[in-house]
Amino acid sequence: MSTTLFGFPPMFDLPSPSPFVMKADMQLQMLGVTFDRARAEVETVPKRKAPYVRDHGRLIEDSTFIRKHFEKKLGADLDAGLSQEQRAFAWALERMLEDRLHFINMMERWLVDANFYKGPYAFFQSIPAEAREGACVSVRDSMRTAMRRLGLGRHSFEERMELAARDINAVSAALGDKDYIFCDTCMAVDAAAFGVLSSCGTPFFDTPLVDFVERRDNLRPFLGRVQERFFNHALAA
Ligand SMILES: N[C@@H](CCC(=O)N[C@@H](CS)C(=O)NCC(=O)O)C(=O)O
Repeated sequence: MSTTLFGFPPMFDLPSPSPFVMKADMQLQMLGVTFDRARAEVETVPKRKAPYVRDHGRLIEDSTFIRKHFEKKLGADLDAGLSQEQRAFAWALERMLEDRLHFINMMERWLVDANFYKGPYAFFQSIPAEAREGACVSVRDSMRTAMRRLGLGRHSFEERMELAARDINAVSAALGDKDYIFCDTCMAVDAAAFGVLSSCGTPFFDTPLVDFVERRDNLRPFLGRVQERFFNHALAA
C-alpha cells in the first residue's frame, strides 16, 4: 500500500486552486514522503474537504493533521530550529493567512460575477445544463451567508481590501530580504504563505489582491522560488 495526496490539479494558473492542497503537497515533499497525487472526491470523505491523504489505508483529513501525522510517523519537525517564540509567530501567521486572508480571497473569486464565471464556474460543469445555474446561485448564496456570519461579509469592499493589504504586507515584512520567512531554509510556514499568497496573487482573477502582492518587492520572487522548487512537476504537466 502506498501514500496518496488527494487534491485538485492545476487551475487558475496555479499548481492547485486550493492553498491547502499546495501547502500539504509542499510539506510532504519537505518531509521526504514518497507519495502519489490523485484528484479529490470530497463527497467520499467525512469532512468533505481537500486535501486528504490515504497513508497505507489510513485516512487523514485536513492539511494541519496531515502534517502532524507525518511529523509523528517520521519523527520529524517542520519547525525544527525555531525558538518557541518563532513557532508561535509561525502558527499565528498561518492562522492569519488561512483563517482570514483566504476567505477574503474566496469572496473575490466566488462572489464577484466576472471572477466566478471564468473561475469556480468550472467546478459546476458536470451538473446538467438545466440545473447548473440554480446550483451556482445556491452555492454562492450559502457562501455569502457564511461570510456574513463570519463577519467579513459585513465589511465594505474597501474595508476588506484594507485588511487584506495589511495581511499581505505583514508577510512581506516578516520575509524581508531572506529567501524564506525565517531563514534560507523553506519551513512549514513558507508552505502556508505560498498557498495563500499565490492564490491571492494569481493574475487569472481580477482583484486588487494581485496588486497588493505585486507592490511588495519581495513577494513575487518568493512565490517564484517556491514554485520552481516544489511545483515544476505541475508546471511541466
Ligand atoms: N482546514 C482545511 C481547509 C480545506 C479546504 O477548505 N478545502 C477546500 C478547498 S480550498 C475544499 O475542499 N472545498 C471543497 C468543498 O467545500 O466542497 C485544511 O487545512 O485542509
